[in-house]
Amino acid sequence: MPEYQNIFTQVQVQGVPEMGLDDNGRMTRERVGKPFFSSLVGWMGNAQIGPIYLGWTGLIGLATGTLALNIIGLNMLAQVGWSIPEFLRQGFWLALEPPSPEYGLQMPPLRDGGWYIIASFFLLVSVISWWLRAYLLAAEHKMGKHVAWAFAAAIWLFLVLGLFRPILMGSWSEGVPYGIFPHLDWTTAFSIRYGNLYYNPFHALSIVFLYGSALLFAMHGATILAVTRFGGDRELEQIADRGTASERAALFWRWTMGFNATMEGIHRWAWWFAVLTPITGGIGILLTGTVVDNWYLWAVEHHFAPEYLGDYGYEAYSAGGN
Ligand code: 07D
Repeated sequence: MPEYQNIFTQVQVQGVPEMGLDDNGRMTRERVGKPFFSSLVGWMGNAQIGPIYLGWTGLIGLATGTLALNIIGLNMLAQVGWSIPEFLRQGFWLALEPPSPEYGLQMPPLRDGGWYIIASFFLLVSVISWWLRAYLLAAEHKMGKHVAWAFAAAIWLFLVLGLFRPILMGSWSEGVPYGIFPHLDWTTAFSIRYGNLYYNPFHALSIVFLYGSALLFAMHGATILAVTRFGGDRELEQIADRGTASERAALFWRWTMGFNATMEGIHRWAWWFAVLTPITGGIGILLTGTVVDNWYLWAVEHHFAPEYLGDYGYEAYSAGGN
C-alpha cells in the first residue's frame, strides 16, 4: 500500500474559501486579505492562504518587529559602508553588538550599543504583543491558552538571556549580539567563560527535553501516519469513538515497550517536553555567572566530573596557577 507511506498531505480540499466563525462581525471585520488557494502549500498544510486576523496586538507586534529588524539591518549596513554587495557577502558575520561593559545598565551612546538597546526594546515589545495576540485569539475562539503558555516558556528563556541575567549581572554588555555567526560565537564564548556549559545540569536537562521532544514528536507523528489507512489522522473522531486506528496505535506501543500513552495524554507529554526545554534552560542561564562561576569546578565539587590532574589540572587551577 505505497499510497499510505506518504510524506506530503495526500488530500487537498479547494472550494469556496472558508472564512471561519462569525462572532457578531467583530473579528470578521478585522480579518484582512483576500483568501486564495495554493496546491503547493496544500501539500504541507491547508491549501487556503488567508484571511489573516491582524488586530491591535498583531499590528503592534509586526510594526515593532519590523523596526527592530530594520535597526539591526541598517546598523550592519552602516558597518560595511552602506554597500549592498558587501552586506550580502559578509551578512552572516555582521552583528549589532551589545554595549561595552563600562556602561553597566546605563544608556550608552547610539554608536556604542545604544542602537542595540533600542532594537532590543522594540523586539521585546514585539514578542510580548505577539504573546498577547496568541492569548487573546485563543480567548476569542473559546480555546484553552496552551499555545500562549508554551510560547511564554520560550519567552522566559528569551527574557533570561536578554533582560533578567544582564540586570542581575549589572550590565547590558551581557546581552546576546544580533547576527547569525556572532550569536553562535557568543554562545561558545559563554560556555567557555563559565567552565563548559555541559557541566551545567540545567543545560543537560534542557537537552533531555529538547531531544525528548524530537523523539516524542517523531513517535507520535509516525504512529498517526501509520494508522491513517484506518482513519487515525482524523484524531477527533478517534478520540471520541475509540475506533480501530486508536486501538492499534495504542496496542503497537504497549506491545513494543509495555506502556502506551492515551490519545489525549500523548499531547500532554509533547506539550510538557517542549515547554520544559526553555524553562530548564532559562534556570541554567540565570544561575550562570550569578550563582555559579565555573560549571566544571562546580561539577568536580559535586562529584560528577572527574578531577583532571597534572599541569593544567583542577588542583593547579584552583590554586590559581597553571
Ligand atoms: C533561544 C528562546 C526563545 C526565543 C524567542 C525568540 C524572535 C525574533 C528577530 C532578532 C531555543 C524571540 C525573537 C523570534 C528574532 C530579530 C529581529 C529558544 C530560545 C522567544 N547545546 N547552549 C541550549 C545543546 C553547547 C549554550 C538549549 C546541544 C555547548 C548556551 C538547548 C548541544 C555550548 C545556551 C541546547 C549543546 C553551548 C545553550 C536551547 C550539543 C557552546 C543557552 C533550548 C549536542 C556552543 C540555551 C541552558 C531552546 C540554554 C542553550 C542544546 C552544546 C552553549 C537544550 C544539543 C557546550 C549559552 N543548548 N551549548 O529551546 O537554555 O532554544 O542553556 O553539543 O542559552 Mg547548548
